[in-house]
Amino acid sequence: MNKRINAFMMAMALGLSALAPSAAMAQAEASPAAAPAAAEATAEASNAAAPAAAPAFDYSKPVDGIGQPKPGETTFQEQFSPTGHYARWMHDSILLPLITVISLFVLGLLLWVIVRYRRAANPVASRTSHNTAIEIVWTLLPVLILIGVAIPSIDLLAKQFKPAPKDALTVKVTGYQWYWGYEYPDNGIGEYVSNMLPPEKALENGEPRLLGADRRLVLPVGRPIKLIITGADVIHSFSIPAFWVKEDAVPGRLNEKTFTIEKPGVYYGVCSELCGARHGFMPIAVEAVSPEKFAQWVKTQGGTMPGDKPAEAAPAVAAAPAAEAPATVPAAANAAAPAEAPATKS
Ligand SMILES: [Cu+2]
Repeated sequence: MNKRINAFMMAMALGLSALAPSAAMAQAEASPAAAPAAAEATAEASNAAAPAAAPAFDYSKPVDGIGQPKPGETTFQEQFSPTGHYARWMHDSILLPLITVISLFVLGLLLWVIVRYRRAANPVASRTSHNTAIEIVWTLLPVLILIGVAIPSIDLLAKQFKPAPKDALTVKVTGYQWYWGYEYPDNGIGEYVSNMLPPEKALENGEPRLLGADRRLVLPVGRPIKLIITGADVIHSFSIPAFWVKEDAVPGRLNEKTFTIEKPGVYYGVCSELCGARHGFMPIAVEAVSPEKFAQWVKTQGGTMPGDKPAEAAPAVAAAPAAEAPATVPAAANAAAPAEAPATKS
């Protein structure tokens, strides 16, 4: 019974991914392994699926200039996470004005010295070698400026590395040469692979060239997201500028990044660590959706939301014949005590 449900879910997922325009490649990869299960289920599924026929998850269209670079842009991309707003505020309101004023001031001093103290205008040079007042000012002022920059800077650093809260959604991101893998351990969704769309296909979909991906990373809005980032071969870097996210994907290491997305939409990033020949062709496409839509997407992938786990688990326990395997022996216990396992079976 449970097996049938699983097979049915797989068949549904396959059917749905076939409908999604961008999933053709991923489906081609998935189908050989899934084929036997799907075939087994077709007989019952074809009848049952007709009335249920849930629509394929409708992926959004990107909006020009949101979650992607804009022509003529001079500062960071528009931000869609609280940390991103803070960082962009720090850049636009503190660092940029400060460096502009300092540069203009130094340029002004330089021009003044060049003009006022040139040999023709000032034939007898001053022999002054000390001026206590000026020396105090030019020591203290830079110190104060650096302290002024350090305060928001350390604050931003702390925000970027704040540990994820308990209710965060965990997604594992793996960088490969040259594509990304996404896995949702909280939702029982195994890793799927995201490849770049061929440029003409991306343009056809209304997506930016070299940024569109065949399968997006789907994330809920308004809920903290904890990415666990690693690399499978060489060092990559997972980066989504609109969320102020950039974290190295290092083989043998798990890096963590927490952020909250504020608005649904499509957001793009690229691998940001030189990782080989096709480094420039492993984009990151994020589909940010409402929590309800996220739950819906999880279902289309054959996953579960934490809330509906008990409902799924109950029939499984009931279906297990009591005489064959005691339902009270959890899988972990079997694994931990292999010596005992044969005894309970016979
Ligand atoms: Cu890379």
